[in-house]
Amino acid sequence: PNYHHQHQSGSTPWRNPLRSQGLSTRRELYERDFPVYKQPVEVGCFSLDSERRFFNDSRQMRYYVEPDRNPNFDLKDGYKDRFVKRDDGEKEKLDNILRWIVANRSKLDSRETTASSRALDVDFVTWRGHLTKLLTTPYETRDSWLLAVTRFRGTLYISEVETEAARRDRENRTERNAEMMYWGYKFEQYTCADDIHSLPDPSGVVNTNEAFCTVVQTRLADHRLLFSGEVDCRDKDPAAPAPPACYVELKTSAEICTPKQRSNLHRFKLLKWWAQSFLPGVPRIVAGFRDHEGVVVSVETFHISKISHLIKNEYNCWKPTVCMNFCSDFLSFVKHVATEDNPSVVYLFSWEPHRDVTFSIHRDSQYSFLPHWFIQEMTS
Ligand code: 0WD
Ligand code: CA
Repeated sequence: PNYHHQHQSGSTPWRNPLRSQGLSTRRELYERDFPVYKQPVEVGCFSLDSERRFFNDSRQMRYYVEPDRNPNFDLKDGYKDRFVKRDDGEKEKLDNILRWIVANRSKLDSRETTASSRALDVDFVTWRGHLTKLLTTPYETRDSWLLAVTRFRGTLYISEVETEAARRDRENRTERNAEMMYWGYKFEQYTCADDIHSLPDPSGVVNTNEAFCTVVQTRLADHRLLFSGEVDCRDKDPAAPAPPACYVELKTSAEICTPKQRSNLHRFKLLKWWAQSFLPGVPRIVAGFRDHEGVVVSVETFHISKISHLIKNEYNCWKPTVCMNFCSDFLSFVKHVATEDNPSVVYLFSWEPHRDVTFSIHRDSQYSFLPHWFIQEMTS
């Protein structure tokens, strides 16, 4: 494993010696064979309604309606008068996944059920989006991250903590940036219908409280994972393969006019798109390319299994194996570090570009994130 122990210099003996243990994020260290990544299996799903209420069902599922190749969708439409935006200052942490676990415990209960043993049959519980950040870390040069980890009844829960820089960016978002974030949701409205027999309704309200999330189980090397991710829509053909193979991820991106722009899409954006959809086994991405005025001028489908070939000819490009091996080694590092099984202890892992991953330990702090109702439910 790519973590090392530096000897503590005598001048700072009061420093927590564990602070000097880090995990390297250098790409070269992770260029080995692709690790085992089992086919993700959907074990359930849940929905969040227009008021962000949780439902243990698929009521928010939407159905993909293939648009014209050159559709001229106006993504600006409705931003001023038909947009209900979720309050993203309200941190939900893992709460909705934990609600799903409580409602579906019988599906997950471990066969070993003594009071001290693990309650769930998985090593890690987290959001798909947190794993995406881990996969892309060896190639990230701008954004840092903070991940809080708690070991509780043998399972490691990973929940993101917003960095100071991310909070500043969120609070000082320009009007242009806020509007561009809306464009992605508007594209979903142009391409998704509420049921298999209806058509998209672009005259309706865009409400970002609404979400349909899949819950999948898989294994990366020797790490058993349970995670959830938001899914945009599914193939409306009832004969389509079972989830997650029928799911479709929707994206918008700036229109491509030059070979250099195409190369940049491959080298930077496809890394994030690939990581996000590969993790839950979503096989395709439909991208709407828009001009500066927010009008979708063309639509293109990317098959996840073809992305690694598509990028092979790019100079100095990212490699899927580096992403997966780094994630696997990070999870090993977490297992090694987060040893105390206690819901009020948080191991806070932090990373900044060009640095190693480091950690600090916090007891009964602001970082504790497992709610009392969850601890109580899982202890009984
Ligand atoms: O509070 C937080 N810090 C976070 C909340 C961080 C990450 C996720 N979430 C919530 C989201 O609101 C949503 O309910 O978790 C769920 C999505 O989890 P995920 O699938 O693990 O997240 P990710 O893969 O990063 O994003 C998937 C989609 C996004 O699609 P695009 O195509 O833009 O990648 O979920 C949406 C968005 O549509 N999404 C959000 N929507 C509102 N607020 C947010 C957010 N903070 N993050 C992702
Ligand atoms: Ca999307």
